[in-house]
Amino acid sequence: MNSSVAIAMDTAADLEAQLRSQGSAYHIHHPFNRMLNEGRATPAQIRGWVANRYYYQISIPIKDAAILANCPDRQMRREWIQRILDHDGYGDDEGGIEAWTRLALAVGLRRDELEDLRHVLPAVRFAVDAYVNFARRAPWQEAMCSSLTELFAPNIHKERLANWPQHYPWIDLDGLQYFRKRLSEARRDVDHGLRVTLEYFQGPQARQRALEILKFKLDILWAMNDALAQAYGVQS
Ligand code: AHQ
Repeated sequence: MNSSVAIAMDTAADLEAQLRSQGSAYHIHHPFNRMLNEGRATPAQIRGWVANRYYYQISIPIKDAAILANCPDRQMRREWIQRILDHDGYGDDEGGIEAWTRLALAVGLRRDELEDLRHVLPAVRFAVDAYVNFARRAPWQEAMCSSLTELFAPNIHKERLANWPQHYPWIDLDGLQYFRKRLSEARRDVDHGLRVTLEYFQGPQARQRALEILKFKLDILWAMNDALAQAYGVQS
């Protein structure tokens, strides 16, 4: 990763402001996501999106376990491990991957065609694997920083919850439970990820590195939508 323009960041507050200013590159603005959330997607495009995002969802706990494996700080691990439980489930909580599966069933996918990943596009697989491999190799603080695209996630979940019921009445509302669940989880995750990032990245060069890591992850989400647009089309 390299950045074209170095931005002077003398304090942690400068870094936080710069991180939050990257929202214009978040995939909520991608034409494929605009089509989804403005009600212009066909059932086939929605099924393609759900089936491909499933690969991202099942990769998140692997990514988070890679971070834990690299992290010697017990207190940090105690907080970070919650993300794996959120996705894989714990006790009676079926977890986010099962909630995503309920979304898949609600949009007309079968469990077997979801779980055998037959619909996952090469470029989606490459983008998601790039994220997991980054988390395996990078210092655990850098990998935690890369999760900060979730600074912008509550809005995208709120937009789906607000718009999909009216745009896509054929999707059972139970299928949208995943987005409700992420609203509070994303906020909690961002608090922790931001705390680690602002503490670890000290000095102008290090702060620039944090910004580049966020841009790398923003590109991953954007590239996934590029692949979906190319494969399923984007009608205006
Ligand atoms: O459902 C999402 C999720 O569980 C996560 C984990 C987090 C990470 O560790 O990188 N990022 C993330 C995201 C989820 N949903 C995406 C969406 O658009 O529904 C947003 C994505 C993110 O902003 O990184």
